[in-house]
Amino acid sequence: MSAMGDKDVVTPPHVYFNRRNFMRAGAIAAGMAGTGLLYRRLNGVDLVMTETAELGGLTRPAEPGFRVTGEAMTPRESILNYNNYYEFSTDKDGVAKAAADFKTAGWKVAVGGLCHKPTTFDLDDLRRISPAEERVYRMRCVEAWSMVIPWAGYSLSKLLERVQPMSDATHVAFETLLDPARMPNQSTDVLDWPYLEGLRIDEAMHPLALLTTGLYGHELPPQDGAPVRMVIPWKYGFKGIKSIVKITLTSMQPPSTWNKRAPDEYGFFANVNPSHPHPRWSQASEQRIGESGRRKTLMFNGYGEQVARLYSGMDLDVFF
Ligand SMILES: Nc1nc2c(c(=O)[nH]1)N[C@H]1C(S)=C(S)[C@@H](COP(=O)(O)O)O[C@H]1N2
Ligand SMILES: [Mo]
Repeated sequence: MSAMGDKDVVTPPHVYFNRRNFMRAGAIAAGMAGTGLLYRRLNGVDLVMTETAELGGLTRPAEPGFRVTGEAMTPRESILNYNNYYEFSTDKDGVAKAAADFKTAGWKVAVGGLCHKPTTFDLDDLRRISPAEERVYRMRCVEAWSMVIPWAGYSLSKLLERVQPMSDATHVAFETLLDPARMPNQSTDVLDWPYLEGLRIDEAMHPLALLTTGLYGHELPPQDGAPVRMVIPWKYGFKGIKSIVKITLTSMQPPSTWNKRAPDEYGFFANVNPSHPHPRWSQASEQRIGESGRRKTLMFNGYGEQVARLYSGMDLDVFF
């Protein structure tokens, strides 16, 4: 049963901030194992309510897979206060506060490598490439929790087309900002910095692969990867690299931070696959944040109709 009861997934914007829903989400979270802190925060204790500028004129294309229907969107308060972002904190409910002062003025994304028109884009340049669309995607973390998130952005393919990939570009590599002065946990060795991710080029060109600049109709907040991140909804959340400064077309499979850290636990492909357990836990079900019971995890996170063709002939248990 949905924690949001009869409330539909298509929620008018003012309800995102509705106090009653927010308390209700907190009450549900109270019943969840290991979410005591989330419960306290959702009930107003230390809850960080990050405000960012509203994005005007979002479009809502209805292409297959672009907008989840029949599943409640996760309350904005939960998305803002339950994060994985190791550059700031390894505590999911500590990221929002640790990242609150992160400044993104003057941000640039260098797109280069095997392409005819390598270009460095500022945020206005990125905005000019395509109008932002609202995409409502399931988000499935490899840790077996999930959300439904209204992102804003456009297909990464539109950016890649601008730089004209060469025919020998087989993969795309992504890199997060490296700046320990602004990302305090980069002075620790909890991970190798900068955070790196990668996709095969056909995955990167798939319309569902979203270059993301917004959340709930507003610019991305720091804790969710401001000012620009990737969201690849059929893959585990760690593939969705945050605060990107560099995108490189290459002819080799790029390194991925979590894959290098523990190759037997975090595959390069990392496609959501309920029948391939993580070595330390099952991936068959998931805790949807804000709901009481568990949900069955869906193959490709429910995007199989759109993406299964990318993997025909591959043994998905070997290439997890
Ligand atoms: N640079 C960077 N990107 C990152 C991470 C991170 O620690 N650093 N965590 C990943 C993981 S494990 C998940 S589940 C998602 C979480 O995104 P969210 O906090 O916006 O929900 O971001 C991913 N992107
Ligand atoms: Mo994750």
